[in-house]
Amino acid sequence: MDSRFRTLGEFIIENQASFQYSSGELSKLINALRLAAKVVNHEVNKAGLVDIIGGAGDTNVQGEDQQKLDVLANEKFIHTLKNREIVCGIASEEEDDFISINSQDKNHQNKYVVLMDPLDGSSNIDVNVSVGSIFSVYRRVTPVGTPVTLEDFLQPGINQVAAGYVIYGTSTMLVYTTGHGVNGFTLNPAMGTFYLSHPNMTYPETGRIYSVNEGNYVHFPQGVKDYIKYCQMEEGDRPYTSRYIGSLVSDFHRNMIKGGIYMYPKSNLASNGKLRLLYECNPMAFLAEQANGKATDGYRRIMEIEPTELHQRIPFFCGSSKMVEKAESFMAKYA
Ligand code: P6P
Repeated sequence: MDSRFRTLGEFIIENQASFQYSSGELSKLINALRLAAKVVNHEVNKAGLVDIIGGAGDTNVQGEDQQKLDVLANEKFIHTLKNREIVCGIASEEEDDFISINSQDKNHQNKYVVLMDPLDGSSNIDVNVSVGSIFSVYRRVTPVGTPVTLEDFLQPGINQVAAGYVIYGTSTMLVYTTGHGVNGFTLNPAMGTFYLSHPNMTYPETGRIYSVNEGNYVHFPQGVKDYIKYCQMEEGDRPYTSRYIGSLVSDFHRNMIKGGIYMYPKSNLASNGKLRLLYECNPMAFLAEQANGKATDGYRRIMEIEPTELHQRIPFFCGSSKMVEKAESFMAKYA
């Protein structure tokens, strides 16, 4: 790889001073996520060999129990974060309750909590469609030196200090923000090194792609139905193109590069939609806003919503700001 391309490690060190809290801690945290991303990437890429090496519930050639990849990804992220000794708590889509971490009896001196969806869209793995890991980082709000409480996790998205995702696609990328824009790093698997391939990623103000599961159309609120029909109308720059991968990270990533809107509205089948506020919508909303995009529940800014439960769901409209605003204008007619 051409030495002109900065590595993730170099980028973190160069930008450490911009991280408002202090030296070293962000580096350790992002480095932990970087390592976990590489380990999970290795396992995800092996998934295609399930028929040979065995799937979940089977035992592999070493006689080890094969685990479901989302369970394995969850364990890899938790193990890696624990070892870095800066995280005092973890919440995961795979864990009913949050995990309090007091590494080596450090008397709960660690300052950060991480919330994550370790492998979002994992049902796509069996059909070789790209999936992702999503993470969200906060500083704890309860006193250092005490065990973390649920209060440390139920923070509004505006309190995030970092957020990002790993996309395991045609190439593996780590895309993250610490509040100073969004940068994308592509893994060179031959060297196990992430390189800055997409500096300062920005959502186009508008676009021609709408992403929603139209199989649920009849169950959507009327405002969403009206917006979808607007997208399909022959007028101006429309009809738009419908692109829906069924993998939030993949749809988000494509829309951030090309312009577009992703929607997972509430419906008669899901009164609060499907996506989780804390470890799917808030981190993606932080990234979207840092990339000049927008993220709402159809009415309210996602990052200002006060969480009430660890796994609460929320309707989600995210992407190019003009497209989100257009969708909101249809929703407003029926508020
Ligand atoms: P549906 C994956 O399960 C996920 O959480 C997102 O990654 C994805 O966008 C959505 O659900 C797909 O849900 O109901 O359209 O299959």
